Amino acid sequence: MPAIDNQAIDALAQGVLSGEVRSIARAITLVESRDPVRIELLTRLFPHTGRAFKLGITGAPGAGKSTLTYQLIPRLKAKGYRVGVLAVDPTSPFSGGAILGDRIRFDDALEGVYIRSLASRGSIGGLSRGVPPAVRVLEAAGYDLVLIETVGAGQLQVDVRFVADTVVLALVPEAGDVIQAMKAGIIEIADIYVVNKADREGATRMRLDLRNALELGGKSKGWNPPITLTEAINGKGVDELVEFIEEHKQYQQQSGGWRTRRLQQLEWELQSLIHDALEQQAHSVTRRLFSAETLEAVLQGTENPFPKLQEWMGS
Ligand SMILES: Nc1nc2c(ncn2[C@@H]2O[C@H](COP(=O)(O)OP(=O)(O)O)[C@@H](O)[C@H]2O)c(=O)[nH]1
Ligand SMILES: [Mg+2]
Repeated sequence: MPAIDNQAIDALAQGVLSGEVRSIARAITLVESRDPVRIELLTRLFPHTGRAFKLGITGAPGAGKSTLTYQLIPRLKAKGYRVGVLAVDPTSPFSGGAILGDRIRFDDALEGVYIRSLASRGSIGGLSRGVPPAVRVLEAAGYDLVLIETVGAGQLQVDVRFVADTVVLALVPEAGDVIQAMKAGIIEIADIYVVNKADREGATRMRLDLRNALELGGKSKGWNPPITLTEAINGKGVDELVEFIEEHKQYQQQSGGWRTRRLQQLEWELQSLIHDALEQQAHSVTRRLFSAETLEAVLQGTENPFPKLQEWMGS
């Protein structure tokens, strides 16, 4: 992307605020990049952000997250939400995937819905650092529910809470899944569990195992995560899932859990930006401290690099 001046940033921000799809797309590309000018855009958008409900859907590749998302969209729209979707799924990009790619163009269910696949750059456990600023762009554009699809992998899935107010974990009724999930420590992370592909054998058993595993993990006071069976492929069970999502949202707002989680989200968002900036600085600092000649000398063994490093660290 070419350098952008302040005027262009103003125009872009205006475009986003008026909900122009093309501006939204450009703005997301910008905030996903490491271009420092993205902070300028975020500065302008900030007063219009912070209000959307962020719904995370996570789970292994193939669990049915995209199919569930597709089923959730019309139901959430019917509840009055303006829905935006961010898919961080390198294995099956939402817009190019077999399930949704062809439907998107002529599907009423998706009308007015903004759908975007994000790169998994700087991805930690399937979570892209681009998510929080992309959420802000959508909020500024008037979307009040952002659905975030992320591929979970092991322990690092924990991070989904850093971007979502409500986390739905999609599992499939294959034996061993629960044990795997327990080992990976992801059992505690979800607010709502979904056993998808309930048309297959073992779904009820899976729910039972999961319930036992959750109770073994100790009863937490407060929210007791529901476990729901779905067949995303035909929409069965999805109405119930929507009810649980609404219940959890209300529970969080009433219990104060909402505020706690949002403070964590905010901290993670800012930390990611600082991390990016520091990473870039590391490059120039290294160049400044160690010239090509110095590196040559270090390689020859005629110069020790560490005192210089120590001096810099202490400064
Ligand atoms: N049998 C069955 N297949 C499903 C169900 N939900 C999704 N699938 C299929 O599972 C595959 C993976 O689904 P997808 O939504 O792309 O999973 P994702 O990788 O988690 O996003 C697709 O072929 C879906 O058609 C279900 O409820 N039952
Ligand atoms: Mg997917």
